[in-house]
Amino acid sequence: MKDTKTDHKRLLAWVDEVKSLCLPDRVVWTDGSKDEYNRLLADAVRTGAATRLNARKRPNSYLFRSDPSDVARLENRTFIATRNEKDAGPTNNWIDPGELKSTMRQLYAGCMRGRTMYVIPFSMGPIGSPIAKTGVEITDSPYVVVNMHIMTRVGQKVLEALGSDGEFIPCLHSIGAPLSPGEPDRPWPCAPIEQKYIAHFPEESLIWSYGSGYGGNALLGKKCLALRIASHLAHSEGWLAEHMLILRLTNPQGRRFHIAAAFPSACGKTNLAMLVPTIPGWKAECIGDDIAWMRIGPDGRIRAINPEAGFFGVAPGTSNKSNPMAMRSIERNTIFTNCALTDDGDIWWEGMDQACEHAIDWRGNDWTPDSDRLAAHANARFTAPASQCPVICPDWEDPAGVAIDMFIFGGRRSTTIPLVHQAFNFDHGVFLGASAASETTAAALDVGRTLRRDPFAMTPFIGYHAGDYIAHWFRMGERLGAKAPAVFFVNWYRRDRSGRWLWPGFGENSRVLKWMCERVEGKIDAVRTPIGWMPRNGDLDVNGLTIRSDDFAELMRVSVEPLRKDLSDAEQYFAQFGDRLPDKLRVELDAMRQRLAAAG
Ligand code: GTP
Ligand code: SPV
Ligand code: MN
Repeated sequence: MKDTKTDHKRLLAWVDEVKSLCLPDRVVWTDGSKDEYNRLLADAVRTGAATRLNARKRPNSYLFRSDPSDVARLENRTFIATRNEKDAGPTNNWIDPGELKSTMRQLYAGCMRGRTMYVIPFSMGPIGSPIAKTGVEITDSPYVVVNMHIMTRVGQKVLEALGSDGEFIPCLHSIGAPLSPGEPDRPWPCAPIEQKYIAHFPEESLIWSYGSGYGGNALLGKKCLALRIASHLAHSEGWLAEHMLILRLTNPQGRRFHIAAAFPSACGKTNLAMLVPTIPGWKAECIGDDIAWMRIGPDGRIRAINPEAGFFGVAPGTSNKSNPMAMRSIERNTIFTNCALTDDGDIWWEGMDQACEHAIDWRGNDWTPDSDRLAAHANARFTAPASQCPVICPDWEDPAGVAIDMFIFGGRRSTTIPLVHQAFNFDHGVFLGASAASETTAAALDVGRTLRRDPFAMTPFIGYHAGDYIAHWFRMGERLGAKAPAVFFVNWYRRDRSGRWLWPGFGENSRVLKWMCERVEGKIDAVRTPIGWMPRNGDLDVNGLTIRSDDFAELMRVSVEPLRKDLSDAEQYFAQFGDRLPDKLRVELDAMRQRLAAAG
């Protein structure tokens, strides 16, 4: 935290304005150095906000425990404040921008008293690249600063690229917990739920977040900038900002395939992004695990970059068996949040390889396997540099991105949706993406535990009207024409009546990807079903896999009646879009209804 220098007048004026509104004790510009990172974490350990893990077990790594009220994104407290309510659409919470700013200004007034205000210049995408976007996050949370160090490119070099007049997206964040003189701090200060606001002003590319210190609510480069604000920009500028992993798959002949896949939060993106194929001769490399920015390149194909620099991954369920590459990515230099602390000073969570006899749980209490509580919160996370992933693709930071061969959509569906199907064409693929639904997870605090429609896994992240968003996908298809990627739909999450998984998942998902690659190569035919193309008998490589034949049959079954119910659920959902539902989607809905009628 040397004296960071910029002569960017608008930036300096904005920092001054925020300072006089929030009244911090001091202002610090982050320089992005290792020194600064280490110093902030040492401070956090000293104040009791963080625990340093055993350096022999997990070098240079730390554990934070959040306030129990502040453990995930809060969709009910997330707002898209457009001038016209209609432009936010029925899937977003809306407040008039003037009214929201006045409410939030009152909350921001004096909110950083007793604290340090950090100014974090950051870049989403490689610094200086034509596709990168610069943001500046102001925050009073040192936890946010160290996480931004890992998740984005931060500091002086960003200011240099910004120059004296470059464009930047202002991102204001406060935990909303001022300190009076002498008042002791809490380990994880934050504001009560009803004072939390995660606010977006897409028409002026502005982000204001108040009251929460957790993940996507507070690391504003991620969901707020790279998805909500970026999706709005992408809509008007003709590109895509998506909740997608990016993966390079190389077949035994050396042909490369690039895959972008959208699954809802906590539905398997990080796992697929770091896949270790179980089929001989295939190789997978990770490019990104959560966000893809995609543009049509000079060759007419769509190219994707990962705007992030780290992984903010779901911890529970991650093991050497399920995701060995994630386990190796978090061996050192990692920040853990809401995981359990073992007696030997390491972290633990449910689903890890070894059992745990005793730990301190995520709330800081003693825990044993007999406790009827979780040791780690279900949305406990790790923050790790992407460069630490053993299978990170050598081209992951190429500003030109990678040309996408296929899109995959999916969700967590214990019934109804088979293991894999392929869209008849791109428009049908847009329909598959738009009608995706998923059983909800712990990644958002307040959405209930049911099936919800989640178009393109983007419901919580579309910064404008969801009907216009679907129309935008159709338009991208028109521009791509014959160069549009193939589109597939997968479901790793089928269960039988007792709750047992029908499909082994994880590394075995490579078998499904292999079928997709062979389809893209035009090597194999497929079976035409009412929902799309499906594997012919024998085409899905199950060599060496022990799977019961009745389970496999169930995974491949197209059951007309449940599918018809699902379609009518989707139609009801789409009705709320009114005249902003694209005609092309109506055409696809009709065609699907007719195919199901003909089949049953
Ligand atoms: P966000 O970071 O919230 O956007 O989520 P994500 O999509 O990256 O989720 P992640 O890959 O971390 O998956 C979360 C959960 O899904 C973990 O509990 C995994 O164990 C589980 N999961 C991932 N892949 C599979 C699979 O193939 N089969 C099964 N049964 N579970 C899986
Ligand atoms: C998600 O919820 O989709 C995440 C985690 O990737 S968070 O950054 O908290 O939004
Ligand atoms: Mn996500």
